[in-house]
Amino acid sequence: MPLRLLKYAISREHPAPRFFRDCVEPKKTYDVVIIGGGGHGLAAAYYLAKDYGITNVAVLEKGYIGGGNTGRNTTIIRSNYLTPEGVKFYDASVKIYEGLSEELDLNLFYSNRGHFTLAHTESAMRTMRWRAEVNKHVGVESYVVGPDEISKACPQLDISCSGQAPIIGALYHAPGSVARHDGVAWGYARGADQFGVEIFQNTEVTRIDVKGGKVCGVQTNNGYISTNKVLSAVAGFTPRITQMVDLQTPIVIHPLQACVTEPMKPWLDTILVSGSLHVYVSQSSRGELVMGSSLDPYEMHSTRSSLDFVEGLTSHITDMFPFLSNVKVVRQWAGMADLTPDFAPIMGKTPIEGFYLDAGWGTWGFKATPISGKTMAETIARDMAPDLIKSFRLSRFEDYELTGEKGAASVGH
Ligand code: FAD
Ligand code: PYC
Repeated sequence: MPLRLLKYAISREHPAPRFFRDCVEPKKTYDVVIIGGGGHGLAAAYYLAKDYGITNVAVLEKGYIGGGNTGRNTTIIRSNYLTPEGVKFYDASVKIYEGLSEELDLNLFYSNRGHFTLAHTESAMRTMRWRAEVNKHVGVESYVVGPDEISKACPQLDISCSGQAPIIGALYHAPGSVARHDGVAWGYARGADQFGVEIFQNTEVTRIDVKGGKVCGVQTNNGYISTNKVLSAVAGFTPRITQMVDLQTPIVIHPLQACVTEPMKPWLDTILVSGSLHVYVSQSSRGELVMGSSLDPYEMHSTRSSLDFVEGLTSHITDMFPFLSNVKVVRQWAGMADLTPDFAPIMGKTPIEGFYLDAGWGTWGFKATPISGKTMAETIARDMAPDLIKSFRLSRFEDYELTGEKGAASVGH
């Protein structure tokens, strides 16, 4: 590092401008308290202020913003889901993403790549046809392609997968994209801050007070805050928060791991997913291959990495791309996925007045960040969930009206 730059970096005279205010001590009361400074919590704060003029809002983050699953995900954005409700919801998110860099005045490196879900068996092809039809019906550009079209888009791919599981076709989804995950959190944080929302890092909610079935305040390690509206947007920590208000959900937590390779010259233009080989891959703007696999098969509240994961993943990736055998994996990590039985999120009001839930994002919530923020803001402001998220209500589990999205899996689930 040049000495001049180092001197500038440590100089107190020219501190780098902060991205958002350094809020230290929360006020005694807020109109809305948001637990969780991931993309979802920050987006909800931003839209509460922007769309509804509700700015007396505190976002409480126990670590640093974007340090949860938001900063750990593999940034795939798509809307090629299986249910019409799901496709409409994620499509609305993709549409916001397309203009989000401009809206937040921050380059989110949104990059449209096209997304192939590879099929290696006839039964997988059947699901691809099904998804293509539902997507088209809702106006989303997805269609089934054969091996020739896949090879044209990605000539480096060994269509026979080293003879292990020949590819017979794919679901192609034109809007499939990637973006900078931490940029999304930072952009929403700065936008919310500019409207007057206060963001507190290193501030953990340790208790939620409910009186007569209504929320009345939260205890934090940074003081007590009274409020009548609390949004929980804590992904892998959801069971810990819902326990504080004695609310039961069917959410279970499984680790989801990912890794990146050393950077390479750009060669992979598209996003590729193989459900049968349990791997997916895209190339980041820095040239790294960003790769992941299925959920760890056991419930656990931990972000450790495992050899099992990287061994399985690299063996399948090299079946698809034998020439990668000498490429090094340079980083490996995990996040905690909050999974629902039907692989759709849980969004909206709860039986506790003033306690709102944005959870069950499992392996699929990064793409939903803008629309979840927007619809949760509407739910809180109007105390009524908009139609777009009605199929994600918590009570669907009691009503036996599930929104089955398992067939829209990436490989994550
Ligand atoms: P988070 O970003 O986890 O934020 C929640 C925050 O709450 C955390 O920062 C946490 O510190 C804070 N918190 C928890 N408890 C408290 C408390 N008591 N008080 C205060 N703060 C608290 N999705 C996609 O769409 N595409 C992908 O390609 C994709 N890939 C993934 C790959 C991996 C490896 C993982 C783990 C996930 C992936 N996901 C993907 C899923 C996606 O990352 C998540 O669904 C999404 O980021 C959830 O965002 P969030 O804001 O709800 O949660
Ligand atoms: O939802 O597309 C997705 C995804 C990819 C990896 C994890 N989730």
